[in-house]
Amino acid sequence: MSDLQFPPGFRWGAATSSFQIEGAAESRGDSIWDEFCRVPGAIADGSDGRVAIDHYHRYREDVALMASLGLDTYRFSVSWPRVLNPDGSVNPAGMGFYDSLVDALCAAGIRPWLTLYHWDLPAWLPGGWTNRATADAFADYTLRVHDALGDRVRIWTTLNEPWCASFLSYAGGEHAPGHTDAAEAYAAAHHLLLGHGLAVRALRAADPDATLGLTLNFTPAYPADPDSPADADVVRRVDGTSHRIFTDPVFRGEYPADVIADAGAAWPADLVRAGDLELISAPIEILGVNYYTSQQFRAGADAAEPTPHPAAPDAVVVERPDLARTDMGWEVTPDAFRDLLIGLHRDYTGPAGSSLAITENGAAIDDPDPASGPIDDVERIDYLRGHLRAVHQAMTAGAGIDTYLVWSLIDNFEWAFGYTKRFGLVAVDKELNRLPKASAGWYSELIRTATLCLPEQA
Ligand code: IFM
Repeated sequence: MSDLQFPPGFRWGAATSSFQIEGAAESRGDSIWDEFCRVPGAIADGSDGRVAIDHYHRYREDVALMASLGLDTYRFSVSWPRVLNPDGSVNPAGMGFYDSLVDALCAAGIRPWLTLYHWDLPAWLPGGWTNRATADAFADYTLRVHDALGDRVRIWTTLNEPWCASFLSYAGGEHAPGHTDAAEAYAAAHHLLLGHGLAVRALRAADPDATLGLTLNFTPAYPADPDSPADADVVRRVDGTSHRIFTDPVFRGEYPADVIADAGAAWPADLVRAGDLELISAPIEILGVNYYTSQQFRAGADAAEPTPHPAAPDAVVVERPDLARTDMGWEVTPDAFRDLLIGLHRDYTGPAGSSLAITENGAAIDDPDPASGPIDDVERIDYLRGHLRAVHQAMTAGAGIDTYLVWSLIDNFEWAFGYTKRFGLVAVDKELNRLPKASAGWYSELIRTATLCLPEQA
């Protein structure tokens, strides 16, 4: 075995999100995901988030579990329709839940890392993210949450994965609200970024010392044929609406010209107004990186089905049969993670003086039923080991990375896949008992030693 040592002060933790774990739907308003779950066929197993894994009632047990694993940081999200009522007033019981959760985390010595938006938009906001007014509503909501929790929560992420909340949701139709309209997706992407900018402005004014960030999901795109100009152009367009449409406004204060040109008539007139880009590009301390896989594309015929890549309907995914896959079908590509992190530091966060944090990384594995005994999830451990090695390599190459948060603490509702995909270090049985897998023990030891042991051949 050889060892990789992470530096003192490197922070370790796990992430979850409200809709995926909380349940207790009867004590909150509907989100767009409650509505989407009611659409026949939208969720693979016909399930929903009404009970989920009942974290709302079992949070004390879950915090004790985190403490037993030695987590330094817990990244959770707040459910907007739990803490605010449709008239904009605070729901005291809903906000009280997070107040108690944060107290429990602090008492256990775990740093609370709060994400304001992880997709459970209140169902009552007209037009959702296609409506510019939702960005203003998000800033109001942000301040209400900060008023209640800002004395103890010192690190805030505005949005989780705005690509999913815009392109996958409004163009690809795979996530709530399940629309398939490219113009809606571009509008949603801009209004999400505007909401981020307004929230940052509000938080800065209220709390100048808070640490603020945004989390993006990255799926690096590669050409199937490196010598093919057509493949290269497909990759440029996929990359444009997956990544650069978010990173460039945030870190450079502008939308990439090629992204706007490729959008053509789908880019809504009057979408970007005076002052928007100044708000969106206000400095942040952290870019959160969610990474699971990379993809290879070739240019083909235009897809007949709705696509989350509206500027690249001709993008055809080319599978790489030599690569291992997770239970999502996602190829295991840690080297692409290393290269991504080095590139983000070089092109965006380094020049801006921001840090990178890994806010999600993990693997869905087809674990056995917990009823059949302890789960020895060696594939998940292998995945995590390979990706942590990539993080270490990127740090050695100079990328400023200070945190790694595994997705996820515990098996949960995997959106359109329902409960059929399991990302957790901890399993949940039919009675909702929490059952740590082998990966939980492995991760706990890693946190304790800050040392990643690699088999000689790795
Ligand atoms: O479960 C999701 C999470 O909500 C957002 N990032 C990706 C995860 C796995 O698909």
